[in-house]
Amino acid sequence: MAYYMLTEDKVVDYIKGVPELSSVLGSFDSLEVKEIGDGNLNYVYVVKNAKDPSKTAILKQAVPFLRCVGEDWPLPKERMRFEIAALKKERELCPGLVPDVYHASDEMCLVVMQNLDRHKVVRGEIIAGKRFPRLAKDLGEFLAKTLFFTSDLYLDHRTKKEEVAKFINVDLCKITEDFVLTNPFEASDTNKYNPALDTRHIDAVQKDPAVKAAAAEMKYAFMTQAEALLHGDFHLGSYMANETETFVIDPEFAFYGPIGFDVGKTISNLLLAYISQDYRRKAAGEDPVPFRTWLLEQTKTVWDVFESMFLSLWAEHRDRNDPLYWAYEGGDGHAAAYRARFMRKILSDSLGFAGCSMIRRTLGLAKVADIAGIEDLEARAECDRQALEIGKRLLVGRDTIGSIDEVVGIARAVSPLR
Ligand code: SR1
Ligand code: MG
Repeated sequence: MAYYMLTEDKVVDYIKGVPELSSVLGSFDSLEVKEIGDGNLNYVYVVKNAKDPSKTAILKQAVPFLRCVGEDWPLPKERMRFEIAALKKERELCPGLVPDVYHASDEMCLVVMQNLDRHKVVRGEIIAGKRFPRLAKDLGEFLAKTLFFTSDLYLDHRTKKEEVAKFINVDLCKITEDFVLTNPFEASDTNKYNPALDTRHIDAVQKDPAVKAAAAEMKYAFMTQAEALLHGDFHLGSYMANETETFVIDPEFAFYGPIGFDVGKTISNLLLAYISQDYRRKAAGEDPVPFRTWLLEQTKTVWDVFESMFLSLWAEHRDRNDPLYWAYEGGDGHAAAYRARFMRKILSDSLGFAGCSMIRRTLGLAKVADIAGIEDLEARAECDRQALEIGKRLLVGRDTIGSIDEVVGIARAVSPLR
């Protein structure tokens, strides 16, 4: 089928051409469709059977431009192929944490999947002060499993390279290379600054040689370190959750890149939420300390769960590729020391990418609503300054910060709990 762009009134006709969807949606005669996409790239439709609303699905279609900018910014719609392949791989590795795919079409650049209508997008809920009991543990598990089982620590030499080739996601990687790892660090026209943020704070990023070199190093790592299949856009808007479940959605940026990229995105987004909640809880008439403390605990838990699960998976599978390598007296200790160095490098990369992410969400085009949604521009500028300062410290100090506790310490020093 040749590609055409769907609209609310065309979705039902498309679905009628896919008979197997009746097992999910029931009769096609009473379907209702609403466009609900609020992301930067795609169109998202919720489809419901009006006679039985439990029969429902989400249809997501990529369009040949960047939605948040408009048709003037072309972007290959074929990016959907990566999202479909990544959703399937992630669901295979983490069945309880990824929505079910009911139907996918490479030609129409769309996917029809489970409607998570008992779950909410985490960012909006965290902005409102809601806690999710399982979130950090589930994210740590998702990171450990997806990143370990797609790495050379698990896959054989041929499969790994074939998988890397399958996920050469040139155009979406270019968005990250530009909008996360370059433009926020220079006087780019694409940047957007809070007018209440003094220029000297922007210069203190864009003209600081240590920051510049560190950001350039992280960009080079992003472009060259094909370690594992990344989600690629692992922020609070890519999680849907409730009290008992967490789902990870939207992996259209998936590609083989540095493990620390996904881990760092989670850390940075939780820290941006932490910064914003001093103002937000107070504005809601609440003491901000308990919720902000919870956000710091989640930051630590994500890393701790990721690290311990990744190491357990590695221990379980470590004889898979090199059964002889550490097989000598004392070899177990040497192997443990190597694994500790390996995890130290992942922490360093994670902090470098977390720093870039905090800076890009402050100076770059795409913001986080946690901070950018604060209407009082002076209050927002205080959050911006803290985000830049924590971001710079993580980015420049990534090789000397030795633990996630130190990261939490930096966050508390720059943005005190009060
Ligand atoms: C133009 S920047 C668009 C951003 O939206 C996505 O969610 C990614 O974070 C990307 O960088
Ligand atoms: Mg997205």
